[in-house]
Amino acid sequence: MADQSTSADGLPIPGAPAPQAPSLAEPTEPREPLPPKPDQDGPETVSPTGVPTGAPKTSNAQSGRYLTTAQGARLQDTDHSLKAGPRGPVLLQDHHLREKITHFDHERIPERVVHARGAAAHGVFTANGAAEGITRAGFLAKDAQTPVFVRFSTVLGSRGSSDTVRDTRGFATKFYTDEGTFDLVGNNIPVFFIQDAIKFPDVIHAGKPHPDREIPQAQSAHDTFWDFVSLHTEAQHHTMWNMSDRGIPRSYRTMEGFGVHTFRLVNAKGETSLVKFHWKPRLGVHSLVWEEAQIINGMDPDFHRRDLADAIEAGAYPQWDLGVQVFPDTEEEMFAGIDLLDPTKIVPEELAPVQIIGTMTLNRNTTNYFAETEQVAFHPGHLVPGIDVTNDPLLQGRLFSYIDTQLTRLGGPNFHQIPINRPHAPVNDMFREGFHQDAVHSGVAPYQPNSLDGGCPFLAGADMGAFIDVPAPVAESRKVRENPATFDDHYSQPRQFFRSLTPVEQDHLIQAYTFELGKCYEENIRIRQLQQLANIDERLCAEVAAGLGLTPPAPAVAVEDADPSPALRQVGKAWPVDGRVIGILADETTDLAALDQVRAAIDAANMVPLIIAPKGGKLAGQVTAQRTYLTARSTEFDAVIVAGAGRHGADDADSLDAKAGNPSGHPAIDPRVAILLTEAYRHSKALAAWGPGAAVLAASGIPGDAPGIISTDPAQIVPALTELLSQHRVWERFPVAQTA
Ligand code: HDD
Repeated sequence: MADQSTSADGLPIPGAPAPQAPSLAEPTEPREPLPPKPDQDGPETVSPTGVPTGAPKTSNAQSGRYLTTAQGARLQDTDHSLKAGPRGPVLLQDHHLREKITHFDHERIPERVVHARGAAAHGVFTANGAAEGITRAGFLAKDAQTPVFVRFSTVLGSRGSSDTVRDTRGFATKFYTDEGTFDLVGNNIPVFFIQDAIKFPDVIHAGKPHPDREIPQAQSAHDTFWDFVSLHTEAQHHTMWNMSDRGIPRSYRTMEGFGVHTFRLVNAKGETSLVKFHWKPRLGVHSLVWEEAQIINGMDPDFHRRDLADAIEAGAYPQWDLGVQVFPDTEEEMFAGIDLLDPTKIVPEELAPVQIIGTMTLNRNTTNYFAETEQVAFHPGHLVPGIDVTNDPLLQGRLFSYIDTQLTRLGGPNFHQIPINRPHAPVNDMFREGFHQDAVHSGVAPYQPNSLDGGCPFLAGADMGAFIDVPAPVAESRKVRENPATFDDHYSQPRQFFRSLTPVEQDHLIQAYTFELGKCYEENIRIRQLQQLANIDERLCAEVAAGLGLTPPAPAVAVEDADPSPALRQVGKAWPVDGRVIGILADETTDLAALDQVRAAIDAANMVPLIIAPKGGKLAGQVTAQRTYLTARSTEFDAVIVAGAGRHGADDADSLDAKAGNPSGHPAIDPRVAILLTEAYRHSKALAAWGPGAAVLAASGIPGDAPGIISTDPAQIVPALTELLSQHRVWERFPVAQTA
């Protein structure tokens, strides 16, 4: 316990009392300062001569006992401006007023031009050593443990937009390795819209809101986006993934991640191989359905952010395995006829299996959103010895863009000194001065070589862990602005993607295209995109055209057929159910002993039970209502159990029956219960009932013999639900034939 007679900043506290027990009233005495959290204290910056600077690493912001000015003077009042008398004018001399308001006026920094909305967490990466033969990166050696920080994001929306929009998701990981920081700045989609970075401003301008009215926010369902896509055949593959269920993930925890580009690994002997990075979520790949995603945008725009933070807080740490597809590093940089430098192409896992090289566990939430999630700066050029880039023209442009954007966003060239961006390897640079310089570099000779600082810092050789650029051959050629011919096929992989999906996934994709194109005003754009779809798959085109009321065009090009890749499907596998949320509708009629049993079984299965009651407070004075008919919506739950009578309350049951006229012969139920259940049913979620619950399902129009409806005694409910939830949804309930 720290000395209570001094504050965190070492000043005496006259008569400081012992800390008080928490109370609802506003505290009147200062409490013991909280110890700094690890993320409030970044690693030390080392001066050019290797000497720790000794400067305090971070301020005590909001951890000491007394409020101070930015200069550390204690304040007696922060609620009243200094005035010439209680009714008089405010005085210019009030430094605290001006400092407080000025700082507030400048609190916002520019949001990211893309990926503005994000959520992040800390964790650890543990390597299994499988990559030791192909890379000398120390953090991939067997059992090496490396701290990581991961930021997930949407691409198009502003910082305050909704989480569950249809969009690509960013999946950026910072590995704080002993040999320097490695950033794997990927997405949840393994291909990109464009093949050359020079087109990035074009695709983003097209996807962002229209520049005249600045609408729509965080949507691709508008004319400029589809104008661009329909004019760019290379964008068809990425767009196909966006229109699939991958565009609306259930959770960040259930997303795959991809490094997209091909990277070059180099081992201790200097041998190289080409790889593609994959993140495989331990919980499986799961998505929302479109109506559900739209409802969530209104009910809980922070759905993904909340889900990630809640899971980590509850100790249900999300995990991903990191894997690589490995290809021989040949002069052609091709594999199975696929150009490895083309970022619009995948290599199907059936042709090159993903080999697992380690596991990442996210186990700590952020302490301060701005300091960490907002200020973190990723860069695909942050590499470590053993990992190098290839000539993929998209990646090459990215190597310029990320440092450039941070100059504006984070206000200067020293953003690497912000705590979240500080490497955990010792930094010994000569990057002096500049805005917000935090390091106190010493020495007199910030140049290389020098004699005045004893030659320090010295350069390292490969044997001392230096990053050595792989001397990859560069073909003799002409300066040109063109792509290789092997980048030309833009249709065979989108076709392969569509044909690899199960019928229900194909149907969702068809609906998504029909929705998005249906939102375009310009018919020419719809027609042009239909032509693209016809080139990809005639049935896809015909079904979208039917939905739009247009005539499907004939294919304009001959496209090669590739074998379907079952690895691209989300449906058809069984996954752990950890963290699934089960809503339980309960009321005064519920058998509370059975309810206890069911809740305990859900807990034991690592899922989350939430009681939904007619109103707040406690049921029968015992069971806390965690949601009410007013605050609950089906979208929060993966499955719903009905354990009550579904009425607003015992008192008004008769009046509800009377109002409804009871035409169906079923008891009248609260309309919000009916909405909750019919939505869950429509979104193909598992439903269960016992006691009065079966009649509530029937009164909501839900057939008791439909797939995924469990009506049994309470002890059997959770095992049956677990079985259904391992498939994510009751797929048979979607109105689509189950075989192609
Ligand atoms: Fe990018 C941010 C992923 C192409 C330029 N990008 C950004 C983020 C992710 C990606 C996940 C958010 C990082 C964070 O959470 O802070 N970007 C990708 C992927 C791409 C890609 C997987 C293709 C394979 N990006 C790309 C190109 C360019 C950029 C071609 C420019 C030529 N990206 C940026 C940027 C951003 C960015 C403007 C905005 C904020 C930032 O960098 O730090 O520089």
